Amino acid sequence: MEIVVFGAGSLGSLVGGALARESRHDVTLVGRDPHVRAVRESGLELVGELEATTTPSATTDGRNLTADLAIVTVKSFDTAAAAETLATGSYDAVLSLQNGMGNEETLATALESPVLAGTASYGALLREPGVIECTGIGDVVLGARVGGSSTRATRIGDLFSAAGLETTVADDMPRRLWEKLAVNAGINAVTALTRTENGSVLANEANDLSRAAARETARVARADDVELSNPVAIDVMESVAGDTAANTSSMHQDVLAERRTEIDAINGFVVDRGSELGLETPTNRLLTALIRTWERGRGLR
Ligand code: KPL
Repeated sequence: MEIVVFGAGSLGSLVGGALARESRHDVTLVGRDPHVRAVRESGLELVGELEATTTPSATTDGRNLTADLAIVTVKSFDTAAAAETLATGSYDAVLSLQNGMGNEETLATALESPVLAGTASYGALLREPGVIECTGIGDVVLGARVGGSSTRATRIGDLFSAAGLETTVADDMPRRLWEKLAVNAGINAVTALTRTENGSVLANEANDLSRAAARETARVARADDVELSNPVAIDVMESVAGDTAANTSSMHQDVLAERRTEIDAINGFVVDRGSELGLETPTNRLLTALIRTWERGRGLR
């Protein structure tokens, strides 16, 4: 199958590399130099759990490509730009594997191809250009973006599983997206602000903060007619933090690299949706304010 991965950072390269192993699929990574140049010159090395050396194609120009499947792993604030680039090409299906809410709608509005929703909780780290470490086995959940069954999602799920990625095809994606939002709301900002790895949110004051952020997310989800209980949101968040305990969360990686973060689509989204539904979300509000203050101080917003 021909597959294009839009946003070949750590997670996108991990997924693309897994799909390219043993030349199973013809994968093209769309990303930035120097990573893309290194992949083109020496191949992509996966270290850790999904160890392999693969040779996907790699480019910085994602325009006018054609493939069976496009997997979108760009940061949430780059989704609209990625959609414009994707619209210049042709894809039988597009799968979003991004953090935050609203990405699938942005893609579906701009594209004629069917858009599937997905989440990925693998820990991934770009060790050096061309080398990605899998720092935690999580899972991929994907399905129709409005829920219900989808034969297309089943086919894509099968090929992810065959590539060694733990994958579930779900018929309740709207709920799964809120569940993943609770995971990211609980882990990402707390680990970025405290410069700690994901496992730190399982103990001490960090645990209180992370549980409160996940609990508030579940309350907003329920007000939005999505059945997500507080204990389930907290359990899922803590179980991902345990499975990826040694991983540097994507927001922590962004802060270390002095890059803009996905705070608006994660804790910021919980605050905004909560306000629209008449709910206060003080922990998410505080985490959002702190990360935005850091971003402003660095001229990133
Ligand atoms: O999605 C993630 C992220 O870092 O953005 C988790 C699941 C927390 C893995 O680190």
